[in-house]
Amino acid sequence: MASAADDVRFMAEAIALGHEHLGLTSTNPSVGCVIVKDGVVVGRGVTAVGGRPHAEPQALAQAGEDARGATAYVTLEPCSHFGKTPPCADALVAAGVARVVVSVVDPDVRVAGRGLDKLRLAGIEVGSGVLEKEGRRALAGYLMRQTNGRPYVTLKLAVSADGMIGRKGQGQLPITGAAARERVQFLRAESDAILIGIGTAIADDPELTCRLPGLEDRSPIRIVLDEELRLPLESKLVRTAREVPVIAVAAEPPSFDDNRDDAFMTRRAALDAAGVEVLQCNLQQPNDLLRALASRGISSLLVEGGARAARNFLDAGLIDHILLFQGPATIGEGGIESPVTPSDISAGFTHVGTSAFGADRCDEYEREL
Ligand code: AOF
Ligand code: ZN
Repeated sequence: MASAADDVRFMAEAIALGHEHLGLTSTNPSVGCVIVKDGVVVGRGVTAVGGRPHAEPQALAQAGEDARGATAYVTLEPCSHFGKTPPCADALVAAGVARVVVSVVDPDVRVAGRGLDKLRLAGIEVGSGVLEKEGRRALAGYLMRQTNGRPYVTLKLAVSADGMIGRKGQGQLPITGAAARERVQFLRAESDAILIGIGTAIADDPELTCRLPGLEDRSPIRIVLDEELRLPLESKLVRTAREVPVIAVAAEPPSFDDNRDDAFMTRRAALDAAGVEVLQCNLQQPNDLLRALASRGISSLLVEGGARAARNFLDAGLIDHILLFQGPATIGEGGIESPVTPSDISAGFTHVGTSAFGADRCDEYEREL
């Protein structure tokens, strides 16, 4: 009989497994599954890249006959519907597992408790809510898209010791060191999409890809808030648009008979020809954009600046998670102040931890639910 401590330990392993494919399974969540027999892990599975097969059949295949009488730990309730693959609940029953422990119940209307019911009806012992907080965090993008129709939004900011994000008129300033920048590249790898404002795109000419060795193929879709389509054709973003998708979000025309000037239409055609997708949206309503992104399957969005983009999302109450990196140097005169103030954070965010990256620190905040 597994103790509560065993349940926590094996669920933590399932959550860690799920992390391996974060950002690669959209619109499906990246679920982890661990099968344990007599205290020993006999099968491991994670939702495959692209979303299928699901985690459970892969873990069961690895466990083989050992699955009989075993316990399956799954980060999300096993599915009960015939979707693109047969129900995982049926596969667990057929394999003869004795017990299934889940972290989070699936909000997908096709499942929503029916997976657990199926298991119970087949005489399997069922437990749920184990490491639920951590499980919800790991599935945050999927859960947000399912329940609110928008992606889970993380804001990443790097500020100097005196709270500045850069200096006016200068491009990127080295605020944080190599270790913090590596952490940001991981964040990119785990996100479905990354967003910046046109000011940052022009000033910094960033590539916004993940360049960590071995993870180069995990770059997120790159999105630029670009009201007037000013994104330069020679920018790194445009030049790499055929390798990693770029979406330029322009303002919606005010009415159907709006005559956008010829220059706008020419820029639009040129971006189009360079492989950049142009999306027109009401930029006064950031939630409209988020909904449009969710309908394209984007479940997690990383906002990387600048100050205006960050402020728009914060003011609209659309930031769920903040990673605030702080470097030891001072910018002083001419500095651009951080768009996130202590009062933003005290109004609705909880501090969930501090980590060190070389000489830099990173404070992590989550929106209170
Ligand atoms: C599981 N295990 O590993 C995942 C699940 O389009 P389909 O047929 O793949 O179904 C997508 C739904 O399957 C998704 O909304 C969620 O309910 C569930 N995802 N379920 O049992 C998994 N990724
Ligand atoms: Zn399934």
